[in-house]
Amino acid sequence: MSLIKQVLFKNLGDERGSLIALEENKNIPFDIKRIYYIYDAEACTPRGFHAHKKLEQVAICVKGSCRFILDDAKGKADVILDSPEYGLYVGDMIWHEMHDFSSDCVLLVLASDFYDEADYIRNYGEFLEKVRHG
Ligand code: T46
Repeated sequence: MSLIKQVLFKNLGDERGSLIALEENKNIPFDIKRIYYIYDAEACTPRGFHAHKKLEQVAICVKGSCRFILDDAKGKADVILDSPEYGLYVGDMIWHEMHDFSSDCVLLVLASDFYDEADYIRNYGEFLEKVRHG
């Protein structure tokens, strides 16, 4: 199965402009407990470099662009987010990195749970170990 799971959102816009609605358990495949956004990110300073033990997320580049690297310990995938009409699903136990932020990038993230540092695996070796041996 592909590592890249992108959701195409329906644009409800009209001649006045575009409008996209995000609804939990409809076009977002989980209960939405938290929303955060990243902006003014440095193009040459990548972020992420972790996996989540349980958290599910959908990332949407509502403005500008950035690049995600996804890694499930069996393979890696590279995906450019450059449209507010697509969400990238990042499930649990997916190592992810964000690179190449455009200067106008606004990355919106919907998350299935509240912030919990204990849910992060920030060490790649630990991530591989957990995927391979539980
Ligand atoms: C993820 C990627 C896509 C909080 O206190 N609450 C929050 O909800 C978040 C998201 C972060 N923080 C704190 C934790 C750190 O002290 O904000 C600081 C920066 O977080 P972090 O270094 O984890 O940021 P990124 O951009 O590397 O990762 C973020 C999310 O943390 C992460 O869950 O999947 O975006």
